[in-house]
Amino acid sequence: MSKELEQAKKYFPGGVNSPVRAFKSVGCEPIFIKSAYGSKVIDVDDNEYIDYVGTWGPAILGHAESSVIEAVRRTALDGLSFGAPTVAETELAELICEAFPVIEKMRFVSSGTEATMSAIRLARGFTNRPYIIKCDGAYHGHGDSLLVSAGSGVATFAIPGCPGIPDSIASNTLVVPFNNLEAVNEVFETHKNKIAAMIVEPVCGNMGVVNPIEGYLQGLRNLCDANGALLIFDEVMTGFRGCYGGVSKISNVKPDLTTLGKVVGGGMPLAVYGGRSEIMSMISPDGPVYQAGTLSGNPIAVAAGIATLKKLKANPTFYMKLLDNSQKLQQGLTKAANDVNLNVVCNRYGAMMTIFFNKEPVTDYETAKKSDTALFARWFKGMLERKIYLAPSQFEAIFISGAHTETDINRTITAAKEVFAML
Ligand code: KE4
Repeated sequence: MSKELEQAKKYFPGGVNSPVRAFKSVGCEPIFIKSAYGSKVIDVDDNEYIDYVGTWGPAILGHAESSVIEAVRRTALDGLSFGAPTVAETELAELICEAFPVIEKMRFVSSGTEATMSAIRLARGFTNRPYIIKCDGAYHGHGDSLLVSAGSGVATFAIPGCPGIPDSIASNTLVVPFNNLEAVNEVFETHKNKIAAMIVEPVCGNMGVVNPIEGYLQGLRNLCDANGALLIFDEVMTGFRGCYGGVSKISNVKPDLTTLGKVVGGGMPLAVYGGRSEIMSMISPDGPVYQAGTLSGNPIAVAAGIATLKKLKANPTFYMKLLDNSQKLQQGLTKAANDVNLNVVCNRYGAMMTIFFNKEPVTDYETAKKSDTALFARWFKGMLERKIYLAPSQFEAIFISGAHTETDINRTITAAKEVFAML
């Protein structure tokens, strides 16, 4: 065990501050990172890796992008946190409303979990209904109502996802398979007028990347409208990943509420929930639904967010190049696997993708779980040995940034060819 991990385990469960960082599902020790620039991360032993974790999505410009660093540095000189409104928060909100026309009003919070937890409370407060629907295998942060698993059967009451979540809370969440409108309709029928909202990753990233089938998102919109429920798009991961906006822009399906995180904070602790003004007017102090936060709208995080969005917006060819590189990687990895008769499915949305070691199309959590996770773990280790740093789980996404060069992509494909041949 590395001395860093040994020391860390004295203080943190698993030696980490978020479970996935422990590399448990790939059966090897985590590497301790000391710095990151552009498309690279450097570990404490000065090994440099091409990074596809991208701090789980925020680093879409690449790490330590100069304009973001300068904005943070300059802002920090004037103080770190005031606990009072600042003009910069309004500036960031204007940028967000422009990128997400479905967000008329919003509230800043410090994590995606806070954003989804607050959006759920708001939906229940606005509709005065108890139940929410989520998809099996979707992850919306660790709020009690959402850290639940599917029970038995297709459309079911949730069961606690872990100890510490009372049945009384989990049982207010109904779980359905992604990409299955019949199951959603069934749940609405059996819980007439009792469902506050459905929350969905419009493109799933937490069962691996799984795209919605044709008509699915519009179908959810129609079912929510027909049943007086709100539709919540959790775009914490997909926000700014496929375009300068969200899946709601690309699909033209309009959710009532949207949650954002990751990219919108440029790597700093900032997340958002927002949507129709009528609904947001329920939030304290305008309305009775309470939500608060000491560091919400923190000046440093807001400065990073503004600099990130301005940089994304300023370069009209940014997304064209990013999506072109992402497609090159998707096609290169798929071909490299197929050339050695490995069955893989590579699902991609914009600049996030997952290569499933799976014989069949991956369209929901059930099919995703059929992937060969042991083979994935061997691939992960082989790539890490070749200094390619991937997300340490079959059920996570690879994130490509604007800093990844053609050389990075070609080096990654070459490494994959070598490792696939050994699997
Ligand atoms: P945070 O509380 O981690 O900021 O956001 C929770 C969240 C909400 N919604 C979606 C769609 C998300 O993907 C996330 C967080 N994503 C994980 C990666 N799969 C964060 C990594 C981690 O848990 O360490």
